[in-house]
Amino acid sequence: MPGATPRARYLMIETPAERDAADFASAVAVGLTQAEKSLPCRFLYDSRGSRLFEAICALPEYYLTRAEHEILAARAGEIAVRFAQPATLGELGSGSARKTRLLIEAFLARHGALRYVPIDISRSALATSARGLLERYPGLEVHAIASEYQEGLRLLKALTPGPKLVAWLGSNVGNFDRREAAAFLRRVRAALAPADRVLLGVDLRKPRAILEAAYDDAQGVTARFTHNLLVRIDRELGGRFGADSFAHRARWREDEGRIEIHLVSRRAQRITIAALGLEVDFARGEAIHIEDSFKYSPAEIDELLAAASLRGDARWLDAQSRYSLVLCAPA
Ligand code: AVJ
Repeated sequence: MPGATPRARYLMIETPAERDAADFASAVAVGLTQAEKSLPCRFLYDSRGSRLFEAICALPEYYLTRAEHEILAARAGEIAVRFAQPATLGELGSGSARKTRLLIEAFLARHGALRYVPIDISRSALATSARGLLERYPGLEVHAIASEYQEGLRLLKALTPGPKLVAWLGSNVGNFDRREAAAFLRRVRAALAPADRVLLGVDLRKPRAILEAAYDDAQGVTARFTHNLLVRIDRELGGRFGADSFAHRARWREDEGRIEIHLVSRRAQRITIAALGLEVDFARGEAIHIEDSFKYSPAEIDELLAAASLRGDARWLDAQSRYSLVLCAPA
C-alpha cells in the first residue's frame, strides 16, 4: 500500500540456499587441488569484499559504473514510459541498488507506485538497501528475495501478476562465459510474459590499456578485492597465505574478449589450510584463476540476444561508447 509505514511495505523471502560456510570450504578444497588452480569469484563478496567492490565502482579507472549511470540517467524516463500500468521492477544481483534509484524514481514519477523485487544472495545487502529505499520513497514496496538467481527468477515470475522489467545491470553478465550467459538469459526469457522486458547492462570491448587499468587500479583497491579471497581462507579456514605471498594480475585476452584475473605466487611455497587438512604447493609464478570479465562488441551483443530468444528493443551507449544498455523483449 503506497504511503504505509516502511515496515508495512517490506517483505523478505528467503530460500534455503544459505549454506554458504560449507560451500566455501568445499569450493576452496576443490579449486586448489586441481591441476589449474582456481577459486570461484562469487566468494569475493563477503562484507569486506562488498565494501571493496563499492570502492572499485568509485575508482577513476573503473568507468563501468559511471558509464552505466550516465545512460540510466538519460533513459530511465523513456524506459518507464513504455509500461502502461504500474509495473514490477525485478533486479538480479542488486547489491547496494544505488544505480537502481534512477529506475525507481522514473517508475514512481510515471505511475506513483512501484514494487521493487531485488534478488541477491546477500540477505544483509538486501535488508540494508531496502531500508534506505523504503524510507526515501513512500510509493515503493520492496519484496526482497534472498536466493540464487535461478530460484529468485522462479519466485519473481510466480509472484508477479502484472508487467515487469527485469534489470541485470553492472555488466554482471561478464562473469559468465558467452555460452553460460546465453543459457542464463534463456532462463530469464522463460520468466517473461510478452509485455515484460529485460534491461541488460553490458561492458564493451575497448583498447587494452583502458581495460587493464580498470582491473588493476593505481590505488590497488582491485588487488585488495582479489586478495580478499585469501584473507577469507586465512580467517575462515585457518589458512596461512598471509599478506604478500601472491600478486594480483589482470590481463586482457583480446582473442577471448575477456579480462582474466589471477593471483600469482611470488615464490615457490607450500600453504597450509588447517580446516581442510590441506597443504598446497605453488611453483613460483603459478597462478590461481579468480575471475573472468567478458566484454562484448555490438555484434556479440546481437549474438547473445539471438541465442537467448530476446529481441533488442532499444540500445543506448554512453557518450564515450564504452558501455551499452539494452532493453530487450521476448522474441
Ligand atoms: C561485478 C562482475 C561486473 O567484472 O567488472 C570488478 C567485478 N572484478 N573489478 C566486473 C570486478 C574486479 C565486476 N562485475
